[in-house]
Amino acid sequence: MASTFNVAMIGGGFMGKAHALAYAAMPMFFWPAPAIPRRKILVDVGPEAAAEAAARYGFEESSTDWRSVVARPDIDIVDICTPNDSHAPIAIAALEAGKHVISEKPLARTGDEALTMLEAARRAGTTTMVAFNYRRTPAVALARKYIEDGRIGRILNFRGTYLQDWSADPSSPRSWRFQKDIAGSGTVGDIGTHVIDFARYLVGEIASVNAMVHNYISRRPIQQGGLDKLGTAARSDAPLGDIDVDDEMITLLRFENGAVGSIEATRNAFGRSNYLTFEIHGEGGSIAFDYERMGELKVMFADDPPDSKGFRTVHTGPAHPYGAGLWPIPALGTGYGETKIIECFDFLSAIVAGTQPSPSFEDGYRISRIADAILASGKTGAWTDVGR
Ligand code: SOE
Repeated sequence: MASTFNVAMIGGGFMGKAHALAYAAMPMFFWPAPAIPRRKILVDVGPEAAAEAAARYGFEESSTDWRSVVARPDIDIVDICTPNDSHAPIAIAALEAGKHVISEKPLARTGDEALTMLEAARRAGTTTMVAFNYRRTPAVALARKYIEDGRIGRILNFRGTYLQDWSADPSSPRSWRFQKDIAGSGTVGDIGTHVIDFARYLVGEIASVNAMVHNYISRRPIQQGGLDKLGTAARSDAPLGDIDVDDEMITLLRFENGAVGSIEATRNAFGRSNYLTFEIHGEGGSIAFDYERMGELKVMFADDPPDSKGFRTVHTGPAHPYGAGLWPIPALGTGYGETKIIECFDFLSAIVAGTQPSPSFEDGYRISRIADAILASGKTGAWTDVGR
């Protein structure tokens, strides 16, 4: 029988829900499970919020004191689902207590802050992961498999976008996501980093960037109450507060392997809800993905016969990555929840194997350095090396 790992989850909001679902469901999908996650204790800011989230998400206990919780000898895994400014202190304390740690993305507010977490992870030698879950979409993992198998040859170009519209309305509240001291940056860190993760996962390391970074809405109504409502209109009498983060970024990319590319990310694109896409062109074909149709991968192989050349649509299913654990025939549908269930499976598998999954804190650190380079290039307009 697989061993049981006790999980302490810090933060019971949107991400807490997604991770709790994964802990509950992972063994139902992936059996035999690498280990059984036990939802032991949930930490949130107030006793009532913590108790309510623990009851809702199936945790045995609740607490408001993450410091004492991460040091508890009966805790194996610390799962960080809090805003960005608390990732580093929680992770470092948990690593110093010898725990395995999974943190929501981005790993930290800056590359320097991420480095302190990476160094703590190296000292601890435990397993770490950053929750860039979209690469766990089976169609995205299939794209990587095609690339690794040489099906589209040497990669020439990567085009990635992440367009959302939940913050396009100026009356949507100034939550923590619009405050640099808490979030680190705006669109760049929040959603641009997901595309950076795709770019590194599918093409390789990014060497330099040349970016434009813009803010469109400079003041928003200050959020009333603690919950991050992601765009829900604020109270009309709420006072306005200044915004000091970016709304949009567009960057060119140079990869270390010679490929080139671009990323566009904005949360102000009316009509685009979660439009996370990439298109990759290689010397032997092309691959295109759109998260709003996440069960599909479009592929074109240049050596197809002339009368059938063109993009075909592959519906992911049992023959594809993670397919054995998911649903028994293609096109039954996978969703956001499945990406988190797969992420949980990969994290627990790595803990049991004593290895580092990808994206680990090392990857999270690299992504934070690339985000820093994009923000710096956005100020100077110059090509900016990412550096190691
Ligand atoms: C808001 O832009 C957000 O919740 C991001 O923070 C998540 O990473 C993304 O998956 C969904 O949108």
